[in-house]
Amino acid sequence: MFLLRWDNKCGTENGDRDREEINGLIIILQKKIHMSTPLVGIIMGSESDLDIMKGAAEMLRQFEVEPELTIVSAHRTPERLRDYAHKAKERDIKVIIAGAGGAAHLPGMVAANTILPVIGVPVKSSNSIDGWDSVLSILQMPYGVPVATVALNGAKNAGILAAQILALHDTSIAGKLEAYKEYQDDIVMESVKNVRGMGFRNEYDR
Ligand code: AIR
Repeated sequence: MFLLRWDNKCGTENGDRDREEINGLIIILQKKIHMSTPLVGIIMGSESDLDIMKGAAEMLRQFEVEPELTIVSAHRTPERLRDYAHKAKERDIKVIIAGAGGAAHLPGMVAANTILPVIGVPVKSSNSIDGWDSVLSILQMPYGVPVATVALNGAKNAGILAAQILALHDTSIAGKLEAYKEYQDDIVMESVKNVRGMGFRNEYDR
């Protein structure tokens, strides 16, 4: 439709105005396309991590952030890891969430290959002794290469933390995070009422 108008009015005064209008629309469209590229990259060492790691995606969706999600293994696909980490910034990813279990080198190695913030999720996987191997592999990074480590299987918190990072430059996400805080408060106050209703003494909330 825009092109038809363009053809019909080219060369006229109206045509010049329309051309400006169309150029404006093209810029808006380009911005929208840019905005729809994923801002958060969620990666995990294996499909077997998905049950836990999808929690990060679900959380981000609550703040209307649609992340990308794929498998990258530090040990099985080392070249893919380097490539993903190197290209993430130019692909306009702002935060990487990386989860793995056992000898969980994925978050640390990604952090070694990018300046983007990396949030690490230790996963208690089938090959993990008791979860401590995953936790310590991700938490105990050497000086100079930080990974923001969440709790064992804490993918949901990783999603919230990623949203909080994005919210530094996005008032819409910030507003949704504020609403989420209020929602949590409401849930707890509902429990306070329930527990009181069971006959327990509570002088504090009188
Ligand atoms: N893993 C995969 N490549 C490197 C590592 N550390 C991890 C996965 C998963 C665990 O090994 O992140 O938690 C077991 O993977 P799988 O594929 O054997 O189920």
